[in-house]
Amino acid sequence: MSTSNVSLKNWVDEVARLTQPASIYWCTGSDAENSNLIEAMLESGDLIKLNQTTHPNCYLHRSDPSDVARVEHLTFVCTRSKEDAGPNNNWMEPGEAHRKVDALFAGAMRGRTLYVIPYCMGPIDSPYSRCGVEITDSPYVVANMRIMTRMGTEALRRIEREGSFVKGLHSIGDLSPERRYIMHFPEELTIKSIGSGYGGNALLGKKCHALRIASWQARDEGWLAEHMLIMGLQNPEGRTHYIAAAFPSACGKTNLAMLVPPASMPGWKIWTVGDDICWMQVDDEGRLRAINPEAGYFGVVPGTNSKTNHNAYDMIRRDTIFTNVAVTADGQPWWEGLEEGTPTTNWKGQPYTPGDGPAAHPNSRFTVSAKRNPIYSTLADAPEGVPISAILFGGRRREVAPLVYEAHDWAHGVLVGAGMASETTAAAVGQTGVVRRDSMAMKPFCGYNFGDYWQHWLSFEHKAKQLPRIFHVNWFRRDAQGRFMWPGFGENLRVLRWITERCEGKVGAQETAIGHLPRRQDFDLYGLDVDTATLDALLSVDAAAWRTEMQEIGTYLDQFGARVPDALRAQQRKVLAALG
Ligand code: SAT
Ligand code: MN
Repeated sequence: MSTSNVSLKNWVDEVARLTQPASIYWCTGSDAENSNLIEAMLESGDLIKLNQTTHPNCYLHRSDPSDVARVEHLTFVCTRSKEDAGPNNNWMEPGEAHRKVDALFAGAMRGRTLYVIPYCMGPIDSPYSRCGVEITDSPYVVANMRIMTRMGTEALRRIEREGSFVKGLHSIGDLSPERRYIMHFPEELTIKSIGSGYGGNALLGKKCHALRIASWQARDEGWLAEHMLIMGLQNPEGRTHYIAAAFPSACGKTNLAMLVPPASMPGWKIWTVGDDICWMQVDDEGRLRAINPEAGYFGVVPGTNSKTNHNAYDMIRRDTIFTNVAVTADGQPWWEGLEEGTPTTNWKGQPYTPGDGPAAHPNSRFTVSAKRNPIYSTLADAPEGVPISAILFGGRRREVAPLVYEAHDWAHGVLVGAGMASETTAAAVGQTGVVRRDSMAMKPFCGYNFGDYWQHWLSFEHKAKQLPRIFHVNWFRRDAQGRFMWPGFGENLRVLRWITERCEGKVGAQETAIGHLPRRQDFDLYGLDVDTATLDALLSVDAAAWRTEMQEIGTYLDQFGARVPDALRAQQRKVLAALG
């Protein structure tokens, strides 16, 4: 196979000259192609067969032990002007960046197959979707991209019709962290990634394209590319509200998007549209409409069980690629938090004895088609997407942030998102549990200067007629003993219920300096096992702590200098003044 798109054909030729593969293969996305790839990977050891009786069509991939997460310190945004990348990104001059990685790509695919993966981010027939082509020498990447995107012939046909596409070049190189770079050239709609086979570094349609490059395109074209889940909440009367929610990696987006309502809230139904990325445009009626650009889930495995996320637990019992989980004696996948089975082999493939520490890597992942999700929304494939009623921002905060509050208005909501903070997790290499600012959960993913990004967010006040309401949530508050104060998981529906009822103007709140907080009587408490004192603590504002928080947000904004919109600084001053 080849293509009628000359620029694609020339690019593949040029990459082949540089990387010197043994052969070139154009992916069609067919079932037969996938079976052949899986067979080849079982033979090479890239994949290990799991117990096919308990887990039909499930496989395990063990990554290099030094290649288990995103590498933010090796991820660069290479714009002509350093200011355009902003202090939120590592920057390298584009010429230098190309020279540096091209030297590593030279001959990198010798003896390997070069796979050409045409893919479409979003429903194949949606005007909101965007296409790309990833070139890779990793069959594991091909198999994952097939699950995570609309990959193959149909995407190629769309690229040939439209002409333009994002170019992503990937090689696992020699997997050495010293020769690992994830480079983005938003002005050239180009990505070059070498030295890692891990998800966010290697599945280029995901964070590299759908967030870093797409956020840049979205700014130029007047839309939003966000690190958000999208879910539908259907109330007992049958009305459905869609909400988009931004949380940093490994803070429960997949669990929230697949929430199982508690038994004490009969009649509520949840529909998943997406669990990680959300593209939003203003529609003809002036509302924000969202699509999920992905077609599958690349979710955190540990903690998944029949109580925390019954839907995911069911979903990953077949047709799933597991990465870096442990294995039981009879070949079943195993991870911390699973209630059954005993691991005998750890994620590195070594014999495991209980007490050895985690058997599965804390950032071990499942890759599975969204179609396997029992509550997959029928509108997830709709070209027109879904209208968004509310936007949620949330972090992992043991203190300060209450369970939920609603921003005063859009501009204040933008400050709430901009000032977001969260404890770091195992999704990226580095220390975990450290509170850092993570604006809109986009710190690792925004392809341009945060100052410009906040301005872009503010501009929607004039672009849209019916903007979603903005909320902040925190499921992760702890008491003095370090215990979680809120049960989370299915019980989060109580918070989401209040949010949708705010959107319908049906429920009250108390006005505070930081926004509107529900009072106890505004909340559905029936069957909830949280005592009144804890609930009051979860729903209160500690003015002294918040003054410190707002001052820290002010200092944080200062880093972005003249690019910070005046309107955002004004919001920060206003909240600080209201705190007294
Ligand atoms: O590896 S990914 O970047 O796709 C997962 C995440 O960190 O959100
Ligand atoms: Mn993510």
